[in-house]
Amino acid sequence: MTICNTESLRKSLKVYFIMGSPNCKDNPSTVLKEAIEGGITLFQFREKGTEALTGDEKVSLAKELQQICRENQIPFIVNDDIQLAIALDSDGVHIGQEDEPIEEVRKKIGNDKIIGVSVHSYDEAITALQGGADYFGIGPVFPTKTKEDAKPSSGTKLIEELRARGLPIPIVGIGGINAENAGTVIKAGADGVSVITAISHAPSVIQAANALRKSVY
Ligand code: TZP
Ligand code: ICP
Ligand code: MG
Repeated sequence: MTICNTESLRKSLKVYFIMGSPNCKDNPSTVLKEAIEGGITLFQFREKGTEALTGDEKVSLAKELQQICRENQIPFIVNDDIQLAIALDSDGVHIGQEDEPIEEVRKKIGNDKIIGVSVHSYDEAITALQGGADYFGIGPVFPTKTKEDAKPSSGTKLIEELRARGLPIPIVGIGGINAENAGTVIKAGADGVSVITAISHAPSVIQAANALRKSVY
């Protein structure tokens, strides 16, 4: 499924679930199906960390999860791995500041795909915007244990600053977000929230996804 305009992307970003096999206590496909049942609106495959799958195993899990997304009309985004995103004809990629320049990524994946970029300052935001980013991931908003090399949490400051300066680009907050604090991220100007732990480690994945959904609508 292709998201063809900014307003539909904004809606899809509302409950943005991210995971890979290291984040899941249960089978990743089961976790994804339950998260979809609970009401997530977008999925990112992020196979990262010490226990992460590589090679054919990574590709095969990606395909399995993409198929589940397709069956449920949930867009499927790949983290970092542009080659994989292209090979699977995924709906887009999410890249960080350490990854390839956006212009190069755009040339490779084409104009009809989503490119999300992690930004940590106004200057990074402007560069990403000029490079053709479709949305920003901003965080960690709250402390997180999920990303080993995460920068210190800085709340919603940057989201507020970008909105105050008139940037209309879709934004999601990320880092330590759950159903209790998601509302403050939306109030700051984000279109949605991105979460790993709040859904993947929840005693009930369905209920956690549903609670998040209620907190952002
Ligand atoms: N980038 C900034 S924080 C983060 C990433 C990938 C991890 C978010 O995970 P969690 O478990 O929702 O805090
Ligand atoms: N934001 C989003 C949406 N995804 C990521 N993988 C990240 C920041 C680091
Ligand atoms: Mg990255």
